[in-house]
Amino acid sequence: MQYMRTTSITLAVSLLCNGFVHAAEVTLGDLKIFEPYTRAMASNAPVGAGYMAITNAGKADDRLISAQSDRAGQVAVHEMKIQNDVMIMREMQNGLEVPAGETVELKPGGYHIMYLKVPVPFKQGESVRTTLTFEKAGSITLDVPVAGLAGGKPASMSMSEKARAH
Ligand SMILES: [Cu+2]
Repeated sequence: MQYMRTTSITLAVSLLCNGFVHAAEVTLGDLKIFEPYTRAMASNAPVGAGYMAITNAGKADDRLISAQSDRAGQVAVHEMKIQNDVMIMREMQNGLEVPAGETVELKPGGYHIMYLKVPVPFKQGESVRTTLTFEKAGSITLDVPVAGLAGGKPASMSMSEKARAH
């Protein structure tokens, strides 16, 4: 992860194209969003998860309050955690806080953006246009790249997400 982060900062390029952002690192007000990605989906699983890191360089806390995508019937902000030895996933009704001066990571096994009711499975190599809305910083639309089907841990996560999705 450390290696990937270093590499992406080296390669980070901001390209603004018709207001949509294609980049490994984007800035929205006091926020920086790093390396958003999602994964290819099995054709029988209409759900997917999106990951990224969000840094708040400002002096006020902010909050990711909603997300949407025209590729999904619904997009939610979720948390996954172990409770009584069971991995559970829940929607964060009040959004995800991004405290001033801190970085919040959305990653497998933790916080994530959940794409629900996805009619056409995400395919590796394409990108999924996703709008994130923050309480203070406002909204940004990202083209979230689709990585390959996960092996190992992310795969088992998406299995349990499938089982627990609506
Ligand atoms: Cu989820």
